[in-house]
Amino acid sequence: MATPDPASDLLEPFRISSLPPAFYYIPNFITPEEEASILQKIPPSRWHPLSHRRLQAHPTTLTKSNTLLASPLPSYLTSPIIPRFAALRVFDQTPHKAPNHVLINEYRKGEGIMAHEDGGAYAEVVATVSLGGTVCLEISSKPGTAESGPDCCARGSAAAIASSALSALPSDPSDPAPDLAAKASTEGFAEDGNSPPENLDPPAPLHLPSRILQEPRSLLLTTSLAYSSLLHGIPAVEADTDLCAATVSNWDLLGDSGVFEKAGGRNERGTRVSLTYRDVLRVSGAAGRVLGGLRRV
Ligand SMILES: O=C(O)CCC(=O)C(=O)O
Repeated sequence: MATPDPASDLLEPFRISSLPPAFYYIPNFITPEEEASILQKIPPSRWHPLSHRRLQAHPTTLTKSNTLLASPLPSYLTSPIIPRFAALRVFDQTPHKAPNHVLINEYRKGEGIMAHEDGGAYAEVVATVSLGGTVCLEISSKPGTAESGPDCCARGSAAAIASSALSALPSDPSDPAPDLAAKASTEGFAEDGNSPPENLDPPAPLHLPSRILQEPRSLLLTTSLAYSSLLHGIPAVEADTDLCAATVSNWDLLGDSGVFEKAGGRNERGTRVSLTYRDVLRVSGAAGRVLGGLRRV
């Protein structure tokens, strides 16, 4: 079942309004000192090399049945970040009311991650803190969910979007979660089909695929239908180009869009580390404490 959009009044100013619900972007979520401290504490021995990035899972990887063998997150991943999530009520609607799992991804220049969905192992809230470098996250619809034309689509009602999302949801709740690569679609989001009420302006169009620019120290929240009905990926390029208000969906929320304007709409990639906080639905208590240490990557 879909987790409701957290949409506390506190988050509303950070909503990315040109995208389907609900993404939120908060620049400068942590300070440069906090960023440096976290980067310095990431354990070098825990990296698991992948073809286009490296990864570590905390407290452990999930079991084959997508169960978390519960143990505490390391303190550098909890403080100061998790109390800030609580203040914004980010995980208030998820089963454990707090994240219990963090993936740390490191991308060097030219690296990325294929378009994918995060799947049914987690509650539908992902909180991503970016460290070090800037990247564009590409957002696209799932293949087969589009009914309108390519590139652009009308903003559907929540019900229409929900029905589009439901038809695309995996029937097996234990679907493998991260890294399940799915081919990105260039088609638009499903259209409602209903006319808008007469005395209201027609809703602004939503454009997919689209890009979310993630600055260092920012927080990106992907929730509800944005989690369940869309794909996300990071193109493996050395620079993000053509960055401007028309091509970046969170341009007006950026901490410093002037940096990209001055650079001619270009972001030269460096090394970026992301922390993705999630609430794993299935948690095993006692067994987790015994076996957790054996499953570390
Ligand atoms: O590094 C990121 O921002 C994205 C990571 C991601 O897509 C994932 O962990 O599923």
